[in-house]
Amino acid sequence: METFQFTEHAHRRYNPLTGDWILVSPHRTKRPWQGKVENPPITKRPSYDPTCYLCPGNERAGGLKNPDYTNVYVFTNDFSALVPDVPAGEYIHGDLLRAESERGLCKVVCFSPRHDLTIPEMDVNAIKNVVDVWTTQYEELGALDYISYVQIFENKGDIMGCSNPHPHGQIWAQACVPHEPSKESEKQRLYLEKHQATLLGDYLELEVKLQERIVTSNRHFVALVPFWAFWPFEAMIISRQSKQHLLQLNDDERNAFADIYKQLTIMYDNLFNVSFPYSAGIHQAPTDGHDHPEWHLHMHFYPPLLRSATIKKFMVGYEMLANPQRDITAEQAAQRLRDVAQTHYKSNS
Ligand code: H2U
Ligand code: ZN
Repeated sequence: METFQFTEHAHRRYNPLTGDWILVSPHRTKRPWQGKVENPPITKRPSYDPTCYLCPGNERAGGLKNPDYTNVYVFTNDFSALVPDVPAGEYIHGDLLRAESERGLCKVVCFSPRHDLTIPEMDVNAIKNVVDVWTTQYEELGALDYISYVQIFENKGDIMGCSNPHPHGQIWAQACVPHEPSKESEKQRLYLEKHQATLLGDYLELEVKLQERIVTSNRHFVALVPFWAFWPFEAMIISRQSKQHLLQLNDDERNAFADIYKQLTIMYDNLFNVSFPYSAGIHQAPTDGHDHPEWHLHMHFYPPLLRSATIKKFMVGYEMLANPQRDITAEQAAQRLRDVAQTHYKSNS
């Protein structure tokens, strides 16, 4: 029998950040690449849409009116999933039925007053303003005594359930550390204890040496397809230095964060010549009052597209019931992203 090669044979890959595994079936991609780059008509949205609830000056669904904002604009979500004034309480029946009240708050962040832009189409300076607002929101929300975690995220594209094309993201802050960052907290803590270095610092050093999964980089950040990626073109932005949270980034570093966010999303859009949908979000230290030297700031991108602007990966069948699985390897995905043009497809036309 031939010897095992992970470029050829079915295997499982370990995610050291969460402790989860994924199944990789590289032999299924032996068939030639049949991804088609469609050329969907470039749809132009107006820079202002009178019916958009996020545009400056418009009335929102909740009845409140947006100011005539000219930069980034943050407001409390009119339909917040988490609210501050929930009474403390729990519901417990033995070991089987268990519930706890949860406090928190939700915000919406309009990235730009312009209805027609997306992150890859915005100037780095304008994206830097978004990063700056994320930073102050993390500080302000994290300072509230009942907030232990601030989740900053962006849902992009209607395929991801995004309700409006106006460029925006959300922030949910809450009293407990939610599941995903909580798993990452634990794994990073154990790693730091064992190696006296951050898990992602060591991981990044390895990736920079191997040069197999790196997509793009700048002075302060690297964007790569993680070894354990599940979504076909999943990526992570990782800071070169171990930073626990946004507040530890200086002006130059926040600018570099904006730059790599733009670079990566341009590559995404150019892959299938479509405004690339994804859910993305920042993972950083909890704001639970403890120091978190184990935490290494990063941003995850989970895009669902697989082969074209319309063919997406479904998480069904075996994956729902047994284990996440992928065909195209992380290395192949990184290569495809590296191969696209660096200029946005819309500005090329
Ligand atoms: P998406 O990021 O999934 O599109 O969600 C947008 C959020 O905006 C959603 O959580 C909020 C919704 O509750 N929203 C308002 O707060 N006010 C509005 O007028 C409409 C949408
Ligand atoms: Zn709008």
